[in-house]
Amino acid sequence: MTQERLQFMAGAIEGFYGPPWSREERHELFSWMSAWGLNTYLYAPKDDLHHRTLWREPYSGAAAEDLRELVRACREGGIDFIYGLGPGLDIRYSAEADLDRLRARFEQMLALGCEWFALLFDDIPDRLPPEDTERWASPASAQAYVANTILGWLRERTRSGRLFFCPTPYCGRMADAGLGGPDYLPALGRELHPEIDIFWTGPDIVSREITAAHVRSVGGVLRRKPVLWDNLHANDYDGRRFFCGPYSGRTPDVRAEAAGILSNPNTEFPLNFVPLRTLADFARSGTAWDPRDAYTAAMREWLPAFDSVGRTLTFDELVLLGDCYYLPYEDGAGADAFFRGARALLERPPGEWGSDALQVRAEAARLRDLCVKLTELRLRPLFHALSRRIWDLREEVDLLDRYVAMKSEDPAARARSDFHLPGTFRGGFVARLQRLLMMKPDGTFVVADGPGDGRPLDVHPGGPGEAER
Ligand code: GDL
Repeated sequence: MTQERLQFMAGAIEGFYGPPWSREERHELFSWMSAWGLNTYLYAPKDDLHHRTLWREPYSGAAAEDLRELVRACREGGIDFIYGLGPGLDIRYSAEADLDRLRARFEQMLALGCEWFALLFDDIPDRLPPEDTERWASPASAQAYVANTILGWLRERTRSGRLFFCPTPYCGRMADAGLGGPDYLPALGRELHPEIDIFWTGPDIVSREITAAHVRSVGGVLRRKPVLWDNLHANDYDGRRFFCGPYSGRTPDVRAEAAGILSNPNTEFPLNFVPLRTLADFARSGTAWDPRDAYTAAMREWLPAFDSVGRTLTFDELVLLGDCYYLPYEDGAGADAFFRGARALLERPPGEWGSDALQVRAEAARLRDLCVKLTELRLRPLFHALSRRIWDLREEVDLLDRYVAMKSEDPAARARSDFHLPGTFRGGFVARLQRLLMMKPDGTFVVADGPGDGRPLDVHPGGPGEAER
């Protein structure tokens, strides 16, 4: 079903770390967005070299043609294309040559049909380079100068130009920590031209909740309504996870306080159907918003993508899969129920398990079977986006099932699995590091009890101390 283009600014940011989306994926994104009425796309892939590291270098002919094609596809789909550039890693704010290079980069994009731009100063050093400290007291003033200069230039080049800006402290926690200096946000609010829009990710980089009161108060400091850069579904910070739960933790009254909401979602494009579908619903919802209803409705629409060469996934199975990869701060109901059932069982002595063990095993079998079915998806890019994560899931569920089976048969058995061996199961250097420090529920870290991997802390294979093992 094709829906009308939204009045409120809502859409997607390609703004994560990791492989940028392919040409085909971007075109598919635009067709989803047009069908759902989402109206804005920000091009800002962190690991496109020309976006940050090589921000001074113009595109080659072929790369420029690809961008021209993207800009055109957006226009045809009723989507506003914003071209983002991140010069902050090494820009000299006072160097006229660097301003020229910025203008040249945007000039190239203007020639390709793009009129909306963004200057992104996130994830960069939060102090001015020494060359610039004589001229400006803070990064906020230097960045505002650059952005205002670019806006002035843009206004001369096109009437419909628009400029967006991402501050160095772009969430409440960073501002509270004084990133960019104590007065960064108030200075930016004062000095940045009022027509320049400012991105904001909420109280945190990945915000569990964003309330209207929070957005209003930030808007007061910035002297304009912020555009929410929403990282709720971003997964670039954790390669084992993805998020296909609904747009959640925000209520519709946020819309009145924000100039727009753009979602920076999963790096793996095919996993973003539900995140963006539910954002589109949220953006046009009335005063009530039920994320779970939106989730099941979006899942129903996504189900045809799970067509298979073998046994096809049922709707309930798809919902269960999504529940296992729901939201950063929340597992979906089905996954949570499975976890609680398993934990309640394991907390009791195996001798008392009775038929509850069979119940947990039946649910484990269902999850495992679901993972097997996914291997037969026709849409291989979708399966490939899922495969490493569901491999992990299957390994863990499998181990749990084996453990329950062994202990049910012989409560005194020492549980082992030939399929889960030291080194290849939960192994590797990162896993060892993870076991050194433990996070407590309040977010503080403590040294774990023992190294947790069976090795004394001060030895490494072949190194000193090895002989004592
Ligand atoms: C960030 C980065 C973003 C990244 C996200 C999630 C902003 C403004 N910048 O800090 O590129 O994808 O976190 O890891 O959010």
